[in-house]
Amino acid sequence: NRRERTFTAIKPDAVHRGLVGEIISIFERKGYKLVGLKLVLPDRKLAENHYSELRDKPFFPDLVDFISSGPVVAMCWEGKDVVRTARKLLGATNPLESEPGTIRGRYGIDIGRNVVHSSDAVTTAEREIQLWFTEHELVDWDPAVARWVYE
Ligand code: DAT
Ligand code: MG
Repeated sequence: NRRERTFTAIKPDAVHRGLVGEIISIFERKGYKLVGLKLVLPDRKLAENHYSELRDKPFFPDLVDFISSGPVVAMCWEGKDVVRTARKLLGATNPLESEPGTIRGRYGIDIGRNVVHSSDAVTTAEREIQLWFTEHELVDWDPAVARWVYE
């Protein structure tokens, strides 16, 4: 399904470190289509809502502090199998366990500064896209190169 969408976010650590362009490029060059993009300073409520599944974890307060501490680049990417493939491009949650070719494997060390987020399932993606974007912020467009990305 070429219309599958995921929610991917560049976390504050990566924005501070000047990795925004690098990370966007990885998704662009893979062939995925950018349909939503904005710089956000998330408030605690948004961060808590985004990570609500983890509210009982001991690291939850630090996670919310971190995500709401600085700018986040919120993105929506579209393409075949994008939810699962984006997770592969990111690598394992703990950057010390991520394969070296992945974003976290290349750019991260500590789990609490793991550079990027991406939805873990199609249903999660739907929820997260709705949480971070309004409908009119998502742009439907036809890349001229689509026939060179898809057979
Ligand atoms: P992912 O971001 O790979 O989907 P997750 O949903 O389990 O991982 O956790 C969300 C974020 O919470 C993760 O990116 C970093 C932080 N986190 C997860 N486990 C942690 C732990 N054991 N200690 C500190 N932070 C953790
Ligand atoms: Mg997760």
